[in-house]
Amino acid sequence: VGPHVKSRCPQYPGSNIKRLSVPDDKVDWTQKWPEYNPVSYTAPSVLNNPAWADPDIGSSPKFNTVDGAVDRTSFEGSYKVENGKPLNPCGRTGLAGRGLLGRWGPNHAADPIVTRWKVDVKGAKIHHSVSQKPVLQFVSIKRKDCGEWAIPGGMVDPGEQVSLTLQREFSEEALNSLSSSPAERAEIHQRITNLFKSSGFMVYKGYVDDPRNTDNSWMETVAVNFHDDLGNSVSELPLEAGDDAGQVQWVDLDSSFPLYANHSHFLEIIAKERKAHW
Ligand code: RP5
Ligand code: MG
Ligand code: MG
Repeated sequence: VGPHVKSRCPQYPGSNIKRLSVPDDKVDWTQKWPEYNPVSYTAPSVLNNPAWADPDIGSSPKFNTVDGAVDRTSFEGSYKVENGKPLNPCGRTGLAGRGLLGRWGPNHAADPIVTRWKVDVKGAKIHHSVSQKPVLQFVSIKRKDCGEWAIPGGMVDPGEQVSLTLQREFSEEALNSLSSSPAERAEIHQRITNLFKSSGFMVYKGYVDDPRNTDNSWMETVAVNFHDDLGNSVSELPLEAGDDAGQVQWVDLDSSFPLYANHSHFLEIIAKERKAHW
């Protein structure tokens, strides 16, 4: 993988803030750039002191460690802290501050990738006309914030087990569990627990090239694949978009389909692993 790209998007999401343009060869912090002085931006939603965000100043967070219930360790190894602020392990982004992210340093998410084989009316696997390989499909949501298709992932709550985040976020965004009655929610919980209780295939752990990243705050994720090989477990669940998802549908795994952040990279790993079309 080359230098981060979405983390350098010219227009910072949800704002009129423009990033300083960082050329590829100046992304790495070790490349000297004495006049580098990006604008600092932290969104009003973050400065409002919501429970999911760090305080702006004061009580300096304990970086590179589990700080109370907040995991401030990085999958990318120990990150540098300069003048009290953590430095993005993947380099410059052209923007300082926290932007839309609540935590200084790593912001931990989890991405559940639920897959099935694409089949015809008789239930036979459909092979791609060019690659001749069977086609996988995954449950994709259309993000409300940017309109891009993505994996239905979300933030790991302080102290929450990642396995729970995976199941909870899938239920909220792809099955709309937040708006269902207690009875419906129990039903969703039961059906989904069967699929998610398997450990799944660990696809990726690390930095996410997310457009919200800054020099001092960035997304990291644990992406896990739960595969419904026979098409009779998740595949039978009625999909309904909820929470920060505007739409939800099964989408074919294909390298040409544009996805949010570096989610395409996660799907590529799954396609290779399952010998599917990509
Ligand atoms: C991405 O943002 C992660 O890969 C995950 O899909 C998502 C989590 O953020 P929210 O969906 O909660 O905004 O970086
Ligand atoms: Mg969510
Ligand atoms: Mg989400």
